Amino acid sequence: MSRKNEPNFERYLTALHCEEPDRVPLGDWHVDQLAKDAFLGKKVKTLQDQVDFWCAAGFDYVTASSGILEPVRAPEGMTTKGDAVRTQYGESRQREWAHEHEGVITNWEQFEKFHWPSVDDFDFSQWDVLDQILPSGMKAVLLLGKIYTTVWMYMGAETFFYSLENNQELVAALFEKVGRIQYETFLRVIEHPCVGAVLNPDDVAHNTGLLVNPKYLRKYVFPWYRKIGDVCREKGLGFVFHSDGDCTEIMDDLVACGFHGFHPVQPNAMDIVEAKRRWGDKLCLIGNINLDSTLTLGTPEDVRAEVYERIRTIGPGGGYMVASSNSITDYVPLANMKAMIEATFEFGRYPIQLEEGGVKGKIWTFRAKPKIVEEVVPDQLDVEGYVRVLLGGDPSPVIERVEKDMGAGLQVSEILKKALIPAMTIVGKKFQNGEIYIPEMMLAAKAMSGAISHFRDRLVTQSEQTLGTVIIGTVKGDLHDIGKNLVIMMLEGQGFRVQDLGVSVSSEAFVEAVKAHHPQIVAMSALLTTTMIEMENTIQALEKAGLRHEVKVVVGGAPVTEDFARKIGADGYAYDAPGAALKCKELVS
Ligand code: B12
Repeated sequence: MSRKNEPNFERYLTALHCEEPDRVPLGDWHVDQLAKDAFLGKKVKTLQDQVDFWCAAGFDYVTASSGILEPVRAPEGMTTKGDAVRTQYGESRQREWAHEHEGVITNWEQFEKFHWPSVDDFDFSQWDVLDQILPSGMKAVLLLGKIYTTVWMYMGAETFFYSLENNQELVAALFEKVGRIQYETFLRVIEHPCVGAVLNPDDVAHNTGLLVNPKYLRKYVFPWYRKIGDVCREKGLGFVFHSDGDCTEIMDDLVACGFHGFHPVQPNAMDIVEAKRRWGDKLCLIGNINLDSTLTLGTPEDVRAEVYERIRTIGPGGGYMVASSNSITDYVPLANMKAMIEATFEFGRYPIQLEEGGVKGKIWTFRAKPKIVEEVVPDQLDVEGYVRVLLGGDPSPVIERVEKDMGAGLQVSEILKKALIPAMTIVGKKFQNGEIYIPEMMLAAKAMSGAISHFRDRLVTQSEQTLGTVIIGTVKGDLHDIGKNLVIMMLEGQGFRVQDLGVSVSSEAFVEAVKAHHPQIVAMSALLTTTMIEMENTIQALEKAGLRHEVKVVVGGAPVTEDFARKIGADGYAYDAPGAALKCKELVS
């Protein structure tokens, strides 16, 4: 690139304070190693190389991490390695992260025995070096270890979700421990003059809303953010929050915690125009250049058009930085990364006066969330009563209720069909509407499956058939499975038998499973744009094995769309877990 960057951290701070600097700054926090290497044309190894990369790419800062980090620095026994994945840079990379079902701290004994690090155990020498080598005008942004994410990863996602409702003292102790370590780390790092801002990353949301009820974030997490925020404000440091997903419900809390900026405003989860209207004078919005589609699947011209459009609509008045909607991953083509940077320099100069449609390209806009389609018709049975006991998470009151209805002369199978399954559908609807969160939905599913197991013998003797068998897995190269596990729970709740093939499932493994289990449905989950292609590969492998006509194929996951499902020849798509269960029901009826 011929352009010469002159870093100016004041530019970054001015944008953070929702004012207009000389131009719109770049705001990414993480660029994968291979993308950095390709950009610089050499291996980025040393801290000096890092500084060279961030500077050459046009940033006013370099980022560096301290504190308890995830996932690669997770303690021994906590991480799992995935299959190698395809990257845009010719190399195959293995990723590593925490086990989803069970972590290393699930009870008090493990909590006490755990070798908790102290701040003195961390190596802060990189900050001494950065104090020396940063060019004038450039500062460092501290990526502080996570609080919410660290706690759930230590416990494992499912244990954490259940414990929020059932083992709150342990959860509170973990937040206290982790929060203190991160806070003390923060105090230690900001002693270094090179630090100009702090970015607090914690993924608390997914596409449809928060992962857990905000009351837990307010109780356990936000008090720590507020403590950090107070110090940042006092010392004139920038303070940025990162979370994927739809954070609408906590944007006011973020302002109250003292954050200046919010990153990455994921476009399929939040409408940035609406966010600018509501919080644009209090929070600088950073990101929104679409990693699901434009940056990964689009052309450089599409990227240019999207950057133009964001600067045109969100840039005026200040309070905007251009960045990807998560990070520059190793599946973003180099030409697209460069196009994003160049377009920011080309169109971002203040005052911004850009005409609508000034650059032509395919622009991806906010995708509204569909609402549940099936209306539940209340029966003579007290469906709402079943909803209440299901949400309690304990199978016993559900069983008692079923027994009471049996006393009135009803068969278990009838109660299942007319009360329990509709009640579970209502639970799904509450999740879709944001009335309940993942932990409540998991608890309801657990109570439901406990009750079904209790009556299994009677259901069988009444020749109650299951709706059929579904085999499900997260596709090869992808290890996201929280959503897949929720889909399983909803499928079981609706009466399907489910074979879970786990994560990073190859097309061959799907074919083998179809041969072994003769399912009615093959369901695939993908959360990464780069792994969506595996869904098509699996459909082709099923065709090749002569099995395609025997099964219906359903696909889903955050970046998957109905259009994509149609294109690859799937039979069905659903936006979320309740929708997945309804779609599968529709396909077997
Ligand atoms: C938690 C999370 C992680 C965790 C995963 C832990 C785990 N055990 O699953 C960790 C930290 C390990 C992680 C790692 C990464 N992640 Co991640 N992650 C997320 C996050 C924040 C939430 C995902 C989640 O659990 N959601 C909650 C569940 C309930 O929702 P869901 O998964 O979408 O599932 C629902 C629907 O999609 C649907 N559904 C799901 N499966 C199926 C299947 C069928 C058949 C059907 C019908 C429906 C369906 O129903 C579900 C329930 O309603 C998302 C952000 C987001 N907006 O989704 C990013 C996100 C998925 N991650 C992303 C990225 C980039 C990564 C990394 C590459 C980061 C990195 N640079 O290393 C790695 C890659 C790991 C890998 N190879 O798989 C990007 C993917 C972008 C893209 N399109 O390519 C996202 C979208 C973030 C973003 N801002 O862009 N991640």
